[in-house]
Amino acid sequence: MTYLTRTLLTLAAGLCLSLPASAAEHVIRMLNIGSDGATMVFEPAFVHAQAGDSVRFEPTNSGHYVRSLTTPDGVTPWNSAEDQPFTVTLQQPGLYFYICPPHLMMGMIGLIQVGEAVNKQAASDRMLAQKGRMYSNSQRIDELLGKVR
Ligand SMILES: [Cu+2]
Repeated sequence: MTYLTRTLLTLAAGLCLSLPASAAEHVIRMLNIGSDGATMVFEPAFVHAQAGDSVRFEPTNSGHYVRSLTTPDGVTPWNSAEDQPFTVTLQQPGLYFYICPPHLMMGMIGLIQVGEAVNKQAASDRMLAQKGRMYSNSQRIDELLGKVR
């Protein structure tokens, strides 16, 4: 191997190492009954993602959609169409709290943490404020907040 070849190979290896890990796609299913028997759930309800990852909401059962209620500053809120798959790419670190509007009262909610939870105070205030609109499963708010790291 010539010196030039070795140098080029070393440079190429260095470039590969400096590239960020490839972005992941997280799949969240919208279900009438979750795998643990709970009704009206996003599964998984908590996702810890990295900036650049995407999340795909799958309308596994019908009658569901997803709307963001709290996102980090600068993020455009989302609101999907009922029964349609919906993919969003998450660039900003922080907490993203979302609901299925017709089933908020039954606790159909979810939380995504991207990197560090930089907006934790604002997000938890907004989440706790939803408890009054939930007739059942409002403990899911606390369960989700308990998973934030
Ligand atoms: Cu729903």
